[in-house]
Amino acid sequence: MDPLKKKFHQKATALGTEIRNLLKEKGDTKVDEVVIKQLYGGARGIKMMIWEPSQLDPIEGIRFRGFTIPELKEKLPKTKNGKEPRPEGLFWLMLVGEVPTEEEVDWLTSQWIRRSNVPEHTFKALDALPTDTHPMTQFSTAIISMQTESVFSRRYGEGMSKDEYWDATYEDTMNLIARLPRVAAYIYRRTYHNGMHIAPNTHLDWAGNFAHMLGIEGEDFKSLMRLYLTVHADHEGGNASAHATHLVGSTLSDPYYSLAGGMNALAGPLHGLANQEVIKWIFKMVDALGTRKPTKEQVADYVQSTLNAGQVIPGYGHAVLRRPDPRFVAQKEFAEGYIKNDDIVNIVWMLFDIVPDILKGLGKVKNPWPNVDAHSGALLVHYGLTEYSFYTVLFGVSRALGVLAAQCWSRALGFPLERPKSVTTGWVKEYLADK
Ligand code: HAX
Repeated sequence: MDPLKKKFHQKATALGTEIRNLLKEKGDTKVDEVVIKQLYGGARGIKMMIWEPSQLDPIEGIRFRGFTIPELKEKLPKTKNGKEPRPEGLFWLMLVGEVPTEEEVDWLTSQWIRRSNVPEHTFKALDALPTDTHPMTQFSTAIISMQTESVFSRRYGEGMSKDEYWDATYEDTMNLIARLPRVAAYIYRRTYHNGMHIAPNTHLDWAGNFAHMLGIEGEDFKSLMRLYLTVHADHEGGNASAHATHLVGSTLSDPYYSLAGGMNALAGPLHGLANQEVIKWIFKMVDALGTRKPTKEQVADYVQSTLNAGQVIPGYGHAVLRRPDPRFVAQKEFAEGYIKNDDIVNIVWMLFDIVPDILKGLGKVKNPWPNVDAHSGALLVHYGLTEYSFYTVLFGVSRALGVLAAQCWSRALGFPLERPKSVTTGWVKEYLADK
């Protein structure tokens, strides 16, 4: 058994025993209560699932196994001479709750290289789609086409015992994550570069090789990819892509089906697609104003006109966060360290100065601050990745790390089919009348 799998099995067995005892002794303890506005309001804030890899605090932001993003930047192994954390290290941390050593991360990189062979029929399935198909549709198609390789589905069909679900899920998780950069780069190159594909470089780390296959050379872009694929990896379990993955997986659909479900949720403009919407909106503003160096007044007027048109300001607001998103801050710090005087980056910073006060003035926006998607596009544009309809695929490659680590835990801990209760408005009225 490989060292990560062995470690995961030990941890999961120990936690499984702890949870069984906890449920026996405290299973009926109340942890939440639900009010009617939550029934109509997207179930905001209702505690209803266990998610081991990360937890989100409205003020502090995300913590991965207890570590904030600045702590991750300090503690996770980096490449030689590199300053950004390697996402392999974050996956290790999310899966087993321990900060890995450099050797452990090197081992994981080599595992993912070994497992990265994408089946030929996946490329054929992608090639059958028109090249103007949205990259997220292509990404979801590619993931579901690889389901033919699922170890979980094959072993389930052969009569696998419940005790082995975790093992088969781990195998699918490792294979799937290993293949995603190749698949995503293939989509990028077929969509925007006439199908001129770039062979993987097996001497590079997972994120560095992804940057290389996209065709954007230079150490700084590789560094950006390491940071990008780290900060987007997980945001506890209730967000739409994570929850969708979790829900699909709870039916014992394998990780391929589950991740495709999660990616279909990520493709929505209120969630992951916001990263393309932000830069699309900024480009539209630059076009409308006829300058890449607008004044504060011009930007404020443009923000106002977007709101007057009944649209949201993309990249601002959050269902849980109530402060500037630490993932935004991490990307801003990257720009401050690596990029000197870029017009689009400057606009993003100007928006950070202007938008919160305007949103506060509406009196209804609970969080007027920027989220993760407000900054990422400007960084990508700076390095030449200007095709913004691809951006959500980058998010998806990263998000796979968290949601699949969580799926390993769900199967190891034997979590059941997810089935919350719904009611009708008629039921609500009757309930209120009875009260
Ligand atoms: N611009 C304008 N209005 C906004 C707004 C924004 N950025 N954010 C919230 N509001 C509005 C809501 O539309 C809502 O209006 P109505 O009552 O008229 O429907 C009101 O403020 C209250 O909303 P809320 O409670 O503050 O926010 P929600 O929890 O309902 O929604 C969203 C959270 C992220 C969906 C929301 O802030 C939004 O639409 N933001 C813009 C899109 C975006 O950036 N999405 C990415 C979020 C992060 C993420 O998941 N990334 O993947």
